[in-house]
Amino acid sequence: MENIKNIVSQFDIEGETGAVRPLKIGHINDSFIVENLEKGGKSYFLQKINHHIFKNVEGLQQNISLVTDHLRKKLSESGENNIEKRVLRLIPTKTGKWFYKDSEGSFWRVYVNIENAHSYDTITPELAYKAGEAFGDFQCMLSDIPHGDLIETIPNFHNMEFRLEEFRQAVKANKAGRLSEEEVQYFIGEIEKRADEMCLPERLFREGRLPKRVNHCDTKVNNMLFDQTDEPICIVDLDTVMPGFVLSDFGDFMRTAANTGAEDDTNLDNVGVNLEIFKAYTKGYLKKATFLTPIELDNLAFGAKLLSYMQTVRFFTDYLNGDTYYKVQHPAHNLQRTRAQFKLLQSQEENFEGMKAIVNQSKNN
Ligand code: GN1
Ligand code: MG
Repeated sequence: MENIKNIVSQFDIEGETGAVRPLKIGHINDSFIVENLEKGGKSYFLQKINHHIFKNVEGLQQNISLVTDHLRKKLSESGENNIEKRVLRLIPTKTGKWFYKDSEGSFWRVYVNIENAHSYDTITPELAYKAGEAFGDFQCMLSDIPHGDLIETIPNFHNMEFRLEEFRQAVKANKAGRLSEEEVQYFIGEIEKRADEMCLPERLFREGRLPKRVNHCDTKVNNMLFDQTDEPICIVDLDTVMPGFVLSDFGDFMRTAANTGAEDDTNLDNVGVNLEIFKAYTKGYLKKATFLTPIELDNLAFGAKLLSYMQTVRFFTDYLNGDTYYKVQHPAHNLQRTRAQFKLLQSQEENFEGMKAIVNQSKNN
């Protein structure tokens, strides 16, 4: 890797660069905190963008610049006075670009680091309610970005038909030679059993009944920053902000927050839907997301199942392909993630009527 301080020095940052500390977050990009030796000076958030996954880095960075400018404008119009904490700020390179390509062909970007903020992997119902409001607001603020201004940073990202196609190709190719495992055969069967049901959004879209809106597309619970008083301040990880179904954003939050276990829990007894969190988030979200159509509302609970299913399929596909997409800590990590996501899906299936009832009650409140 090119010298990291040299990489940092390409950007138009203030002060004197101190330590550059790697962070253990995310499954795709590599992240670092860049300290500032100047007293009271800003620290920065440096990322190496995974360009094997985000193939159009220029388009990706253009999206983020557009989205953050749009959010800043909306926040300022609404009288917000602490905008630098409420929305990410990209730092250009000294030559005025939103990324730097190093001598080895790696791509880098820098944001101002939002200090005195924290995120959670598990949250309380009280915080889930606030997070619901914050994601509802986020979608509202982005709703009027002109259609066509944002690219799909990963084409077909949350398209279930496409994800199933990738999965079937992975089965056919058997690149990692894992097809003979009994458990692998079990998951292939379970995925296929539900395939038709899970492609409902694409069918509704083709029939003109389900709209696409600007979504975050990675509403993991830990992508929301809270301040010292535990108020949500900023939504981060804007790589995948693009048009999609709102079911995705609702569902991905539930997949990560309304789960009594971890995404890759080794003890499946820990894993299951947490209805208290489900209820609190739904209430907060529906209070703000007043733009939802009846068909979107009717399918929100389904969205939670869909995202657990989609993540089961995506982790499992990567396992079949030999772990080329997600970072893994050990060779069976993607299989372990598959098991835990599938267990969550089963629990959501068992609780589906209850989840639908919660959405119905909350929309009438
Ligand atoms: C990836 O890197 P991270 O953790 O923010 C993935 C998401 C998955 C998630 C599963 C670009 O997000 O789609 O839901 O892992 N991001 C991409 O934890 O594929
Ligand atoms: Mg992400």
